[in-house]
Amino acid sequence: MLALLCSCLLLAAGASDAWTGEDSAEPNSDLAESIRDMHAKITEIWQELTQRLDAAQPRVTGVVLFRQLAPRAKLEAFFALEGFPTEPKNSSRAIHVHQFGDLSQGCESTGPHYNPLAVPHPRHPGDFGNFAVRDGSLWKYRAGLAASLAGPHSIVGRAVVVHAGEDDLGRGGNQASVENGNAGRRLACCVVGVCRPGLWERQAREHSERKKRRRESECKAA
Ligand SMILES: [Cu+2]
Ligand SMILES: [Zn+2]
Repeated sequence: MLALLCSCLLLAAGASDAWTGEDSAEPNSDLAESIRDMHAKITEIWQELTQRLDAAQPRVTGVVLFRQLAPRAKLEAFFALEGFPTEPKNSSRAIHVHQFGDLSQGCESTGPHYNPLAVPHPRHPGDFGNFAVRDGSLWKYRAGLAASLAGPHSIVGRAVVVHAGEDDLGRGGNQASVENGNAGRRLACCVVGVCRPGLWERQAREHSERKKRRRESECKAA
């Protein structure tokens, strides 16, 4: 975004210099023309840059599965996501539950962290913390999570958001830190819904196979 703004400002300054320096009989039409030119140039640069930004934006896909065996039981989850940039090699990404299951404006319309008890971050029920990304993918099983699929503070219908950055867990020393952990851009999001039984078992099988493969490759490397 910074690059976009800088380009526009430079162009505007260049165009007005060209006009004031010129001794024209019809300054108004010249002015209109140079404004049109400037506008066309800015639009062109803007489109090119936004296209490039879109292309640079990683396409993160995957699944986050929750299971809760009883209404008061702790939540378990599988996180299986891919499509992260492979560099830097060992990065951490924050994942949270956000307030609204509204993707009408992409991940932005999911609002702030879901915070039914009005407490600071990282004590929100859906503050899942940081996840290590290896070779562009992230997969993790977590148990004992505070969020719930039942009761007045159920996260069903709310959103899971994957961030571009790491969660500072409220230690960043600014207001954003105790609201959202300064976790950066929203890379991917989804709405928590209800799925058919069997998906959890399949994910559990895939998870243990992935674990086995990783152990084998680590043994070979050693
Ligand atoms: Cu978040
Ligand atoms: Zn939070």
